[in-house]
Amino acid sequence: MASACSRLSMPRLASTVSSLLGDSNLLKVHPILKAVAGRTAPKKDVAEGMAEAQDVADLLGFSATNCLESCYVQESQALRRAARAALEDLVDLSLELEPMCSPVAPSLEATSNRNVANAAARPAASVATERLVEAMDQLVIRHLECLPCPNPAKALQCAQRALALAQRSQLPHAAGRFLAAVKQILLQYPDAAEEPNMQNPLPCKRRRFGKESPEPRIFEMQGRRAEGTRSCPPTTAEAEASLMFAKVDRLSCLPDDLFEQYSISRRPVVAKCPEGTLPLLDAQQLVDLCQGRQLQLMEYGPGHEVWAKMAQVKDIGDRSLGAVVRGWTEGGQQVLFDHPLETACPELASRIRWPSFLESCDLIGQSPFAGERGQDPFWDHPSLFVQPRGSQCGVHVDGAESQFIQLVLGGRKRWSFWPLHVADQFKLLKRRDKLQLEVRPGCDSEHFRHQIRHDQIFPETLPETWRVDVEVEAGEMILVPGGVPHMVTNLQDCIAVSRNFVDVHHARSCADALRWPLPYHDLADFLEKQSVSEYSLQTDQTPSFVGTEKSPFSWLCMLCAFGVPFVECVARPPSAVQVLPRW
Ligand SMILES: O=C(O)CCC(=O)C(=O)O
Repeated sequence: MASACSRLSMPRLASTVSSLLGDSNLLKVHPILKAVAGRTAPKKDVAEGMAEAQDVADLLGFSATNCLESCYVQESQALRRAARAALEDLVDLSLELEPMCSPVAPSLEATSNRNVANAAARPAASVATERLVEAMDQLVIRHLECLPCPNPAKALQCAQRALALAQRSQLPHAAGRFLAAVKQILLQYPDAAEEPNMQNPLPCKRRRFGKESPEPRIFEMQGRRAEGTRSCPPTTAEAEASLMFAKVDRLSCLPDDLFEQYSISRRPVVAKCPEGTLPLLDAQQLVDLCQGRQLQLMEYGPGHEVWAKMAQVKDIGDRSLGAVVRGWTEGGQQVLFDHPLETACPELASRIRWPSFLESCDLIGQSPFAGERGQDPFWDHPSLFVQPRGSQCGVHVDGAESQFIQLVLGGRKRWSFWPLHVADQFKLLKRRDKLQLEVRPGCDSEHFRHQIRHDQIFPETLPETWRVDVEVEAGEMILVPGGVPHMVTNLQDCIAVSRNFVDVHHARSCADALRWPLPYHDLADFLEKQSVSEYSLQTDQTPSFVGTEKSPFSWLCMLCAFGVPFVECVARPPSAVQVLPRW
């Protein structure tokens, strides 16, 4: 058995660094690797070992982030692998040698998100435990990064151990976060709990970082289908998938109570905007309104491995809307996509009247965190979209299971939906959630800031079988429920404004999504409370969960089935879960 002293070294880091130093393709980062090789020797005690391992993981992570930004992809992956090894050493060291930190099975009562949120008054965990939990948080992401392949089995194991530790140490936000991570990993990688050999990561496609080939413009009639319908009936294999909806309604107006019904049943709807609520504009009129402001321009690329396949355009001179629109006449495809309206054109922002139901239902807007950067994921909304005829975005799902409203001020758009539930999005649509841990300097020179990047990626083309199309034109709005994959094609030059929002019927699923991978715990707590009070008012019972989303109870049962030691899971009666009617 290894002595305590030898276990105070960093064996995984030492072996990873020595193998990377043997790789002549990585000469550029050999100096960094040599510098950390000297830091793997045994430490005085656990506290010193943990601090050293975190420090090394940060230095490696920081260099990896820089390498990636300079397009040294292979080097970045190598450094992230080494950073992961340092974090694994940190976790092993503290869990093996620090009895206080050893995980125990969490109780269901304290594990459900609701109770996690109520646990704030408990005594604080030790600093060492908090550091360990933070390192495990980073390690879960490192296991899910493509290095070049994710290792979901290890990520799951780490998240489960961290969940138990956070639970035992009374760190409610961390426990909520790891529970959400476990759920997401199992959704995305249902086999993760059964991986026979956790040393072997899943095979994955090579990531594409090169410049993508130019995408031909997509024209109006190409691939067009009947308004508001889906195509031919599904084959037997495809029939397994249940659709959230098969058609999109068009209405001449959308009163508040009707909107609520669409929200409850999670169906999109197109409706006319009431007269006088928005100006109808063409691109030139908007250029005049925008007054030459310099903007963040975006461009679609079929190979872009980012959200909606829309990447920011860098290194160009004139970034005004006038220059963009002039560029369209020469085939340019630069667009404003989800650009903060207030910074692009405050004159336009003040002329838009949003539907009254939006103001009354938007829980994020009513929360104490509304408009706070870092607390509200939609702090810079409303957004502006200005796109030429024939342009498009890639298939995507809006962040945090939020709902979406878009008012079209000019032109005509085709919205295409793939209304599959989230598990089927991974299984049938081959959705992949790409995670990356970026390490950047903090406010003072000694500390680093950890930033998680989350991009859900769908293939360039998706099966037609489940596609449901609808067109939206100037003077109309579209409302989209949370969690539905969609893409938009601009059939004419288009101007539109939008907002993401969350009403009480989406609050529960949004709260979960706000806990992981990005941490918006205060807002998640707020939304959970709103959903609990709304449903207890309505039913005088335990809150229910809309649609086919799994309840905490069914999740915990599923986790039990995967061997996660939730000791009290079976003791909870299923009658606590009530399913709302859908219409
Ligand atoms: O209007 C567009 O081009 C895309 C809007 C959209 O899908 C979104 O922002 O989620």
